[in-house]
Amino acid sequence: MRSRLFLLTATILSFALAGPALSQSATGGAPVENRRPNGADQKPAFEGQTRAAQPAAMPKITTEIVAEDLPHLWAMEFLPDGRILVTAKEGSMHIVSANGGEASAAIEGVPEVDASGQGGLLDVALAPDFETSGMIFFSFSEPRDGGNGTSVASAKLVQTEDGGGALEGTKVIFQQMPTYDGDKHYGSRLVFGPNDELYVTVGERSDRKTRVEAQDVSSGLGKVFRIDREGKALPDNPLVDRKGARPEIWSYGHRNLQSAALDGDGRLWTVEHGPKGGDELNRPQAGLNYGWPKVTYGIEYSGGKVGDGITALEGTEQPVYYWDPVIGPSGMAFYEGDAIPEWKGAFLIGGLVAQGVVVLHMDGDKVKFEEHVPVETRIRDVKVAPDGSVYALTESRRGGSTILRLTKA
Ligand SMILES: [Ca+2]
Ligand SMILES: [Ca+2]
Repeated sequence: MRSRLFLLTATILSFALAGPALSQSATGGAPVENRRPNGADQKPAFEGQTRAAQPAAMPKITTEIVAEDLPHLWAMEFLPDGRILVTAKEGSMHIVSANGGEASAAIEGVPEVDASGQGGLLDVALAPDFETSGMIFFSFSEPRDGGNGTSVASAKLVQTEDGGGALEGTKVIFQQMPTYDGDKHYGSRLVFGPNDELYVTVGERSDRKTRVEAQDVSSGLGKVFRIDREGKALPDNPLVDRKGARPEIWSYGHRNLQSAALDGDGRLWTVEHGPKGGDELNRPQAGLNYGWPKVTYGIEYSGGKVGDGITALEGTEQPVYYWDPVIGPSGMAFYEGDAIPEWKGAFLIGGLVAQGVVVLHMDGDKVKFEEHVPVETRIRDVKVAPDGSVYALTESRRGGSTILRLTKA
């Protein structure tokens, strides 16, 4: 009801503002979020860091089901032929037609995963030269001696006659260390940068004794990594010359990064799960500290403050934007299509908690407007199709997934 009211208000506003003298950027409607923040006495560090206005003009979005009754999926990527490669949490990978139909048989060659808790087969990324190389990269919670950890593997995806595929030469190229015996905060997203560098985002394994390692550059917990296709640190990574530091680190002080995408300039952006009321958008830069768990918005799930309860500290970066209450970020995409012109240049972020797609309209490196497209179910990944429509992967609490297609009505 709340969002419908806002939609109505926004529609009226957009009529009122129509005309050459006022652009859409001139003003906007009330913020989507109007509930009391968990960090009730916390203040944003700058104007527009949270609860941005809704845009004056928002497209009316139609949602249709592309495929349903799928296994519990975690990630999807469009293949050059228009079909969709998907990962399923329990450890299988499939190919789904973008026009509907069933998932292919499980793709052979996926390593064993530890699917308990938040673990499983997680993200997948196509190599930039996939059309010629067939190479894919995927992340998963790897069962190991003494526990588990997020690992990245590469393989060649070959087509099989039954319309599915198989992996050849599967090889683990990177392991987040240390191994830990838990079932939470694995991250992870895989994003190729413009120069073939692979960004790998991970979590800090959630527990109080592990999360402090997000601040420790000798640990692999709570980091963004930047590696080559063999899993090696890039020679121009920021900490390669620092004694004791892991050379694969790009940035640190992160909690649980499950959302990452490049913008139109090829720069990495991430959204991480914060504590109760601390989800944040960042543009991770080389060697910088994003604060967790010393500095954060929001509070512990138990209700107490996190650490000293501070939201700013010299030597740590402020988030570009934060949400309190949280959206529960999953996959994200940068919209450069023409089919929904209002969204050009916006980030589309899946909301597990927000149960919809969160659209962040940017003005340079700041958030200008925040818009939500409710779909009334948890969203696990968001991708832009070749035709500019938006695909969203849902997950139900019972464990199945649906692929939705969002178009402008
Ligand atoms: Ca992906
Ligand atoms: Ca932070």
